[in-house]
Amino acid sequence: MERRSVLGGVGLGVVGAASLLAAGKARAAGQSFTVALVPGLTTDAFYITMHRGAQAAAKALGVNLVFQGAPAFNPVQQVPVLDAVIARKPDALLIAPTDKVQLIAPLRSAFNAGIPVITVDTYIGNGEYQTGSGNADFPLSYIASNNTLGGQMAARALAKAIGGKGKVYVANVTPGVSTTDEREQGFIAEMKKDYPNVTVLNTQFNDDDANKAASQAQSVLARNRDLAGIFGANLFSALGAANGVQQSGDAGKVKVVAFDAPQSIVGNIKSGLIDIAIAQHPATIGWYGVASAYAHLTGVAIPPKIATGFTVIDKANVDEPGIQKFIYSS
Ligand code: T6T
Repeated sequence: MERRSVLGGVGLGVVGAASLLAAGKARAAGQSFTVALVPGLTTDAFYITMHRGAQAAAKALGVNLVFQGAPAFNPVQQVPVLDAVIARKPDALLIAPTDKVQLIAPLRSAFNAGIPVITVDTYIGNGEYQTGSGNADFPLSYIASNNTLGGQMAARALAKAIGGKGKVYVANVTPGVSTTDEREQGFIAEMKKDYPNVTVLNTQFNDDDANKAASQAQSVLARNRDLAGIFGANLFSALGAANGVQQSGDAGKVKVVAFDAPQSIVGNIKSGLIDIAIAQHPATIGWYGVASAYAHLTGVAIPPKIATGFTVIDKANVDEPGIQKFIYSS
């Protein structure tokens, strides 16, 4: 029964069907696959939601899913967790690497130990995998939002909110994180291309700390009383920036565009503190992560890149029933 519904649902061709039949036999012999998911950090609503999507796929496919991560987003804390996960020899590893260079060597150890690696959300190297070039092309697939596009979307939204002119800046995590680097680059490039009357001030890096992002917003505002807007390039950057704007008494006057959509940001949209949130689809990323690992483990080739989508949330649609599934779990 289970096998029939998998084949029907996914609609695989002859090769996929044969592989799944083989996998069915393996399960009948008592073997099931263990897939480990190592998030950027465990307490972020983005990764909690990714875990939920991964759990749904694991349940559907009979996969044993292990979720193990660090309490903060940085390589110093992520690498020991990764090493512990590798020591448990999962059948496949899904990971959101917290630095595109510093995670190459630790992930190569997984690869050398025969563990297939798929990166979710963030990438290592330049994110071009399975090309036969460079030292970081060994992961099988990169499953994520198109973050450059997301940055461009944020620029258009912020430019519109500020009437096409004025000073803005990007509140960001730290250089070296593939996702947030690309969002910032996409944002700046789009402003340069289409909005000559917008001035982008220096990026403020907060190390994924919302309190730091809030004090930075207050300092930038103290130096630039004519600041028109801020792009918060991830959940903590956006939340912190919005709090800083509020604490400076500039709510509504300084426009904030947020990446990510936890309940707190949705609340800020309703109150008018944040204009727009660009919601990623983390549950979809988690779902495809587990499904791709399963496909690979059962002999089905997987694409080296899978791009998931966005949903733009603002005051006009925030209460619509169709939007609720895109608000992150916590
Ligand atoms: O924006 C997400 C994720 O895409 C990024 O790589 C790190 O920050 C978040 O987890 C949100 O906090």
